Amino acid sequence: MMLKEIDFPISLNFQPESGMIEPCPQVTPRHLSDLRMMFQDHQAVEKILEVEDRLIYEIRYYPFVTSHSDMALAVTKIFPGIIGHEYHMTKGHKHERPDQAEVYYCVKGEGYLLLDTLEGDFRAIQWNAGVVTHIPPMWAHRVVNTGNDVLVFMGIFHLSAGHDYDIVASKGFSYRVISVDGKPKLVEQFRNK
Ligand code: M6P
Ligand code: ZN
Repeated sequence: MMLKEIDFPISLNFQPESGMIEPCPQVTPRHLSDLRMMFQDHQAVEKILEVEDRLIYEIRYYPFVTSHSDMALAVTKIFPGIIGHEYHMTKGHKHERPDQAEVYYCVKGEGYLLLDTLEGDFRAIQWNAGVVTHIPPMWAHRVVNTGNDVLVFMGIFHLSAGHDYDIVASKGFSYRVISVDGKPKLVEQFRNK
């Protein structure tokens, strides 16, 4: 078999404390304006946006594309903070392809991994460093940072899985994680029909 350059093994250097990978061909910052539709308290969002477009999290990607495969590694670093009463979190997405799972690994910090079929089934997994979770196909996934420090997690998936954000924005997760007296609490939310 004739190997192309992309068909040879690759190793990265990953730093768990900072969430950096080296080499890192792509960094995607997500600011509050990117999550406008995701946080519940729209007034709180707009008030913060008048002052600054706060950086909520950043994603560092490495695509492992070969002639016959399309895996990717993404390291996400969620900064600590609250919007209204709701903790900083990822937008959350469902894979476009119905046969695509993902593995999430909590490297640092504390929070929740929210998993939702958006059709009635829901799980909230309490997350701290060392927890590895398999996300089966068709479960929307969102990570919430409830700690005072950054939350770093790694996701391993196929690039062809695709990210569906619209379904999450329109239906919403069944529960939100809010701060009550400084402690995280899961609250059920009414679904947009
Ligand atoms: C993980 C992976 C990425 C994803 C990122 C942030 O690292 O699932 O594919 O982009 O988390 O999540 P979101 O895309 O929901 O903002
Ligand atoms: Zn995913």
